[in-house]
Amino acid sequence: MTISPLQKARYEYEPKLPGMLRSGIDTIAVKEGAPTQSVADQEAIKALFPNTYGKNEITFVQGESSAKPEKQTVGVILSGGQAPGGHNVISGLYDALKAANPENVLIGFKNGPSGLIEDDFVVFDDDYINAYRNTGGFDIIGSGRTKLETEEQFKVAAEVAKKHGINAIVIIGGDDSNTNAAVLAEYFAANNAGVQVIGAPKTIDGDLKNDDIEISFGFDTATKTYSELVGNIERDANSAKKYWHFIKVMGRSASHVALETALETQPNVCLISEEVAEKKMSLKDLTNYIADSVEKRANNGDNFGVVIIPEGVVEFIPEFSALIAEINELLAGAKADAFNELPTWKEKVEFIKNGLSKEAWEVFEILPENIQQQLFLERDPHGNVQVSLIESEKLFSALVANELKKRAEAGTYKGKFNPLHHFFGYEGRCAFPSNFDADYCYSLGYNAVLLILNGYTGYLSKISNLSKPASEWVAGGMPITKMMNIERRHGEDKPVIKKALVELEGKPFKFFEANRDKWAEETCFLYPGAIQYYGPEEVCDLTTKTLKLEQE
Ligand code: FBP
Repeated sequence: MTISPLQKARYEYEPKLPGMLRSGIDTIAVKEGAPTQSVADQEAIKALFPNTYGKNEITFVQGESSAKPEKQTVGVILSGGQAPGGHNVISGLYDALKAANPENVLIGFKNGPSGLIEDDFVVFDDDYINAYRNTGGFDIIGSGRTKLETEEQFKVAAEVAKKHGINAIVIIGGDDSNTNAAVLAEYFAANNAGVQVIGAPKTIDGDLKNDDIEISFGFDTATKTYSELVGNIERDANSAKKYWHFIKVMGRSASHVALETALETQPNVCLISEEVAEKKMSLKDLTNYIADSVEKRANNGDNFGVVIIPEGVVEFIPEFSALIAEINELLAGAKADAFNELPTWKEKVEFIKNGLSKEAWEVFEILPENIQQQLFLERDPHGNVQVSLIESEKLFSALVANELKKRAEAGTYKGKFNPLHHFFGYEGRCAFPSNFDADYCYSLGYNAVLLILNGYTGYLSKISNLSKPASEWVAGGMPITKMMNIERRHGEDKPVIKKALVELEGKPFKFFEANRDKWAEETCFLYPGAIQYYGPEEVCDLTTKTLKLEQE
């Protein structure tokens, strides 16, 4: 296989472990902390997790090890969307298992949770692991979005585990996957299956975080990748001085990715979905907000700029989410067939007009036709509009263009407006992990083995103090039930890990808020450049501005 010079060089990179994990597995002891409670709905969560609820938080310290001496056979699964660093979680797991006992075995289940159910696996060895160290992607075993949630699946998982002699499963995933890890841990404990379950916090979206999880892995590398690209576009905009760039960035629901990218690059405008919802901002409000920046800059002779739009924003605009809800209702079940059979878009529009409320129709009517059509395109398996397929970058630039036309006719705007559109998402999910993600992920994997060797189950591998150098990081574990509450999902009350949205009172948003008016009018662009893997620590090992501000 031909590999790039960087890939070859990255194979040699030695990820940094927290100082306390560096002196050998047999010198690490457990320090038990306080018993835990779920963040809300304590009684209900306790009743659902009688065997795994309320356990102590723990940290690892230097001391006499009480790790199990028996041979370990561990299974690992990658779950959900790719995030840079997944390969290092697996190499950390492998190295720690082999350091504890060369006879230990690591089995990778292929293509996500379905690999466990279908018993589709690979047994790792040195050559296999070495080909993936410090590389991006999840292609080492593949990933998938199958959910492990039914009792039937759990039974099969127990059988597969028994067949291989597996005593622990590590699930590398986001909030949903780790919720399911907790449910699986409870099932195994209740049925004395002899299988522990440990989670590792993954997602570029950055919405799996709380008092215990400072950052999900992949967020650092993905936002650095987007920030490099946005910075390059800013510099191009500032050179040519003729385009307004509308850039949509990934992040299904929360706007952490958009906010971090804005903190890194200081664009003219960045929308934050959580603020849009909190202030009940309408499409018109948002259009005016962007158009004001365009107009002010035009008055300064600057007919160029950069706007960042979070992928999920349309769902947070109250009038737009009401429209989507009505459309979902309008096309529910067999009604979709009647709609699809109409031969022309004109007839379809008539059908829509008759089916929507007056308010929803007024919102629909002002949308550009391509966006109107996207609302009726692909539906997800539940029959809902897939909001991530809506080209919101084009939606906003079209609405701003209309608004500027009106302002030009009224004589208040005299500039030129040439928009260009971009979507940055998939290109950030499999980049070579930054040194931070390479170190963090390797540590998460290594630490997961310590949790296994010390007999824990239903825990998330936890590495904290992350804005400090790795030597000062703290390793330990937190019961997953501590992060759970009860939420209504698909008409049922379910125990789930609480999703972390951008906090409008948090320091990252406050910093952005304090500076954005200046950025909107002046050219304050920041050019972070490409991720640096080699060179001075203050450049190469830097983590995100979000984390830095949160921990100041
Ligand atoms: P996870 O939550 O599984 O980590 O995935 C996040 C994400 O990358 C979102 O940012 C994005 O909306 C979605 O996955 C895209 O999903 P898909 O890969 O199925 O197109």
